[in-house]
Amino acid sequence: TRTPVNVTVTGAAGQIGYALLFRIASGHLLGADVPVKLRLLEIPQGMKAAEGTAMELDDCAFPLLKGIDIFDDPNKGFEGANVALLVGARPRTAGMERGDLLSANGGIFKPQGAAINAHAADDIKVLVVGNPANTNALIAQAAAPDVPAERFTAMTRLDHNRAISQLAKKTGADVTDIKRLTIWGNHSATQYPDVFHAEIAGKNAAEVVNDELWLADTFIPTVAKRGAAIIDARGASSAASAANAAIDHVHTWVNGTAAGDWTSMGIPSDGSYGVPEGIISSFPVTTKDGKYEIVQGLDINEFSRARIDASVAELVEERDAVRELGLL
Ligand code: NAX
Repeated sequence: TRTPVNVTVTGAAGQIGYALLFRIASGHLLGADVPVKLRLLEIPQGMKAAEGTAMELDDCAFPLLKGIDIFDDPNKGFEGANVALLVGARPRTAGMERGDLLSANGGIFKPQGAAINAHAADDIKVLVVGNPANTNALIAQAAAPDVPAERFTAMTRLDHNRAISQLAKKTGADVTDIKRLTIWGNHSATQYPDVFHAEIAGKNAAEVVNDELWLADTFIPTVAKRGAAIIDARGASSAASAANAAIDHVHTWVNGTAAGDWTSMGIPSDGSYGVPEGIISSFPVTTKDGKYEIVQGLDINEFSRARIDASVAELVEERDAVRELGLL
């Protein structure tokens, strides 16, 4: 029998945590034949609620779930972790400046990165969901110098999935007909969902849409502001869809992209496409055998270039701000 994979989830008592844990335990994160052990990391105020969630996980009698432990100490929470989902973060509250937000999150992601460095398994893979996700991933990575930098990733898969869904609606295609869509840049309102290389049932998506105004004025803002639209409608931020995207991100990273397709992941830049080396930016990637590679050689038109550059400029500003705060 297979050794269980240790999966650490931070923010386990939060709303994404609640939507995420049951799917991990039922085999959707890694595969229907992969047993898992869950390590839930919370802050002291979240421990009791996390225990309640653990009781419900017990009550599911999931065949693949081989254990649940709950911690409020990151050094214990990341012990032996093979996969870490960093969901818990400090949200922006009214009156908070960007610097305050970045330093509050530095106080979370720096110690968590250090704990991963000291205690996680050698094959650790990290996905940061908690916002500002790209820069939080950078902070954690900088605090983990012994872990290969490429193991720290940030989630733009929700944006990717949102873009596929919007494009399918517009063109009447089925979501499964849409391939090679790309989210570039930051998981923020500046992100750029790129359809110029995407295909709809084998045809170029931009040609099928044939409406640059719709792309600029409807599609891009709808995808980029979808999080705010969900809050407005639901009275709470995206939770089940965010959890689903986290599942997709890790599942694709571990199990590979389909032939002829790619996905979007926030990853440390190697300088491809003019994105400054080191910042954690979203790229088109293929995955195989637990590793990802940036799709190379795509022709970037003017429309795309301006938008990629704007989002990357925001990431550079965030990097400079956390560097200024001594977090890198
Ligand atoms: P909740 O506020 O429901 O839950 C957050 C949980 O994290 C709480 O239980 C809290 O006690 C815990 N927590 C706080 N600090 C912690 C620490 N240092 N260690 C461990 N746990 C800690 O938020 P939720 O709706 O679950 O969202 C979580 C994060 O995901 C937020 O930062 C949110 O902005 C971000 N999102 C990111 C998305 C993405 O696409 N990258 C989309 C969805 C979501 O908005």
